[in-house]
Formats: sequence, C-alpha cells, structure tokens
Amino acid sequence: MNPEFLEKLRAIVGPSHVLISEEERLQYGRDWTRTPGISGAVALPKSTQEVSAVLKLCSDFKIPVIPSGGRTGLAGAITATDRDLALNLSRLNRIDPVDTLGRTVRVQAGVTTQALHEHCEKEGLTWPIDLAAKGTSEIGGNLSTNAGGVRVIRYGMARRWVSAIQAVLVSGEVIELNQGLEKNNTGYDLLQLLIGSEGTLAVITEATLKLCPPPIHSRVFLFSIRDYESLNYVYEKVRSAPFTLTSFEFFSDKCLKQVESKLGRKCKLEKRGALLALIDVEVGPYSQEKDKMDQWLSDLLDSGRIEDGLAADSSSDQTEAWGLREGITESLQVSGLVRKYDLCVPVKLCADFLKEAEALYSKIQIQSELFVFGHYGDGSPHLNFLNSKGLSPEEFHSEINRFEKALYPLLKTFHGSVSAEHGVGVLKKNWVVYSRTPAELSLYQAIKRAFDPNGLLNPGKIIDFSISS
Ligand code: 2HG
Ligand code: ZN
Repeated sequence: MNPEFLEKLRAIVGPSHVLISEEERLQYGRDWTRTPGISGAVALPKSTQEVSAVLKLCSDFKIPVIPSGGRTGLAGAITATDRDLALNLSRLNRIDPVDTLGRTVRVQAGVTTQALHEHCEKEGLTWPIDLAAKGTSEIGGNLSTNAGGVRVIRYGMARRWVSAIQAVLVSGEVIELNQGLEKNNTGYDLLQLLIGSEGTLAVITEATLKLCPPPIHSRVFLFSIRDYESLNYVYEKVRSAPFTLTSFEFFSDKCLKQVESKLGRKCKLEKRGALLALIDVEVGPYSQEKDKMDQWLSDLLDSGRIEDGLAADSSSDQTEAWGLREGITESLQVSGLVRKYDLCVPVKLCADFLKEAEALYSKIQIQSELFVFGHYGDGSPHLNFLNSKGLSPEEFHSEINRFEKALYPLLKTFHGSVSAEHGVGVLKKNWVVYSRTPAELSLYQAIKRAFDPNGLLNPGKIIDFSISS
C-alpha cells in the first residue's frame, strides 16, 4: 500500500493499530465462508473521530474501505483485496448504562452481541436478536447485515430494534440518524436504509438499540418427525396453539448425526424420523396456561405425526436441545469444504419448496452431501453442501454450480429470495436479479452514487455499481 497513506494512517490510529502482516491482512480480509480475500492493511480505530479521519484519508487517497467487524458473515460481504483497507471497529466497544424507562441502550459498533445481552440481562431486559455466532458477531455487523437468527417469528429482524444510528460517510462527515425517537415521520428513513446495506453506504459507529423483557418462562420441544407433511402439520398445530411462539426450527436427521459425531453432542430422542423440529415457546405464569399446553401436547402426540418427542423445561435441558440445532454450522465447517444457500419462501410453501429442492438434488445426481436445516417458521431454510467425497475444490464447486443453476429458477417459481438473512456480499450478487426487479436495482445505483460517488465503500458487494468517475 502507498507508504504515505500508511504513514498518515498510523498518525491517526497509532502505529500499533495499523496491521500489515500477511496473517493479519488475511484474518481481517475474509468471513466465516473463507471466501479468498486479503486486505492491503488493517486499521483499528478507537473512536468515531478516528473513523472519520480514516475515511477522509481514504477518500483523499482513493483507497477502498472494507468495514470488517466480527467477520462471522456467510455471504463474503467483507471479502477484501490487497488494494483495500480493512476497517475493524472492535475497539469501539463502549456500552452505556441501560435506559430502563425508554428501554434502550446506546452501544458502539464493536460490542459483541453476547456482551450486549449480558449487559442488558442485569436490568431484566434484552436485545432480542439471537444468533449462533453471538459470541463473536458485533453490533455494527448485525446492523449492516440486518441480522436475523432464531427468534425472527417472535421479534423480527435486527432493523426492528434500532432507534438511532451514528454513521460516518465516506467523506468523513459524521451523521446522527433518528436520535432515539420512537416516532419520527419526517420523510425518508435513512436509518433503515443503512441497515442491511452491508457497509456500502456508510460505516456504522454507534447505535441506540431498543430492548424488551425476555420471556419469564419458556419451554422447548424437540420432536422427531417422519416427513415434510408431518412437519407442516406440526407447524399448523403450533400456530393455532394457545401460546406465543418464539422459534420454530427444523433440521434433517443427517444434520443431527453430523452434530453428534463431530461435536460429541447427544440427542435424547430414541425413535428417529427423517426430520427434527425444535420449538421454543413462551409459557405464561398461570397454571391454567400450563394445563392448556399439556393438553395441546398430548393431542399432538396422539395425532400419530410425531415419532418421538421431549419437552425441556430446565435451562440446562433447553441449552442441550438448542445445542443440537446451533451446532450444525460448526459441525459442517470442521468436516470440509461447504457451500451454503440461505433462502426464503412464503412460509406456507416451505414444505413444498423443500420437497422440490430435495427432488432436484436427487435428479441432478451430485456426489456432495446435502444438509437441510433452518428457520422453518420463517420460511427460511438453509441448504448446505459438504464435500464429503473428497472432490477437488474445482470439481466440488462445479457440481454445486450445476445444482445452483436449477435451484434459483425453482426458487423464483416460489417467489423466493436468494438471501433470507445472510446478505448478498460477493457470493450472492450474481443472483440478486432473481429477487429484485430492474427498477429496484436502478434505484440501488442512484442511492449508491448519492452516498459514495467514487465507489470506495465495500466495493464489489451486493451488485456491481457503475461509478461515474
Ligand atoms: C443458522 O441459522 C445460521 O444457523 C447459519 O444462519 C446457517 O450455516 C448456515 O448455513
Ligand atoms: Zn440462519
């Protein structure tokens, strides 16, 4: 990288906060998908003022900037090249005291999701976005990607839980959006525009997050189920049940076996079907509510649609049941090369879509194994392929590409999205046309030009922006 640029960068953030070793440039230049990338240098500013000065410097030198947070993303949204500066905000990790009256908390972008949860728990409140990656993922990344997670049915995605954002424009100008107001109907909502923009419009440095009380009592059910018809039957029963649903997750028995064999976790269900459903519900404090739930459960068990089931009431049993679902990504990651699909279809069509996607997999006859799991209640399944037959990376990718070419047209017939919650990054960008219209994409171009006329912020992500200069 330009030595003069590096010297000025060191003057802003301090010499020890500019990293240039190959190992560090690699570490900050790629996400959990390991999509090949290496940045030219890494800067670790400590304050919004430093972020502002760094962005101004990058604008002066025309150096592209890749906002790189906890790097747990799964779409290649922080993949860097050696011309880019990776900007990591982990040192911006201040959490203010919780405002218990307004039920909000002000945090900096580098705070991890878990640290935020622990902080708010002490006040009996939570930021209800819950992700398997919460120990490492950071609030800046959660907002830039509009994170989803396992409680979307109940709480929605990250964008619902934000009432102010501070961000830095590529020029270095600091903008404050919405000031923490609950209501603010004064034209365009720029705060919401930044959420999910994957660092292509501005760098989020702080946010005021909305909080809510966590459920006082919850109950987790783990059911072993024969097929998609029965899974959908259970979902219908859950939707008409007398309790509030927090999560309705599913995974194939193949995923479960992978978690058991690779992570050493054990499932207590004895009789296994092809699928599992993990259901998390809120239980009210009154005994009639518990009685109603017990009656509902016994009717469901009598329906003949469940192979085996358990109800977890203690927090350790619930953690154990959730560990089977939340361990899937890791169990595949440690087993070899993985390709991921993060799709969304209308909830009522989810079972039909999954059946057709699996039929496509059998028809196309590829050697790599298919693992199906995800957020059934959101209509948002994950399809993961594992290179379990030891193909060369080229062979692996070429056979998955064959599947992909047939998958996305199928998805379109279901009016689905090519990215439910992981974002677009570089990995999905060729397929955005399946989910967005030409009119939407031309507005994307205009918005990008308004925020970042020289195309310096996270270039190459979401779509290829045509930059005038
Ligand atoms: C999950 O739902 C995450 O566990 C990761 O979104 C999904 O690994 C994946 O494909
Ligand atoms: Zn997911």
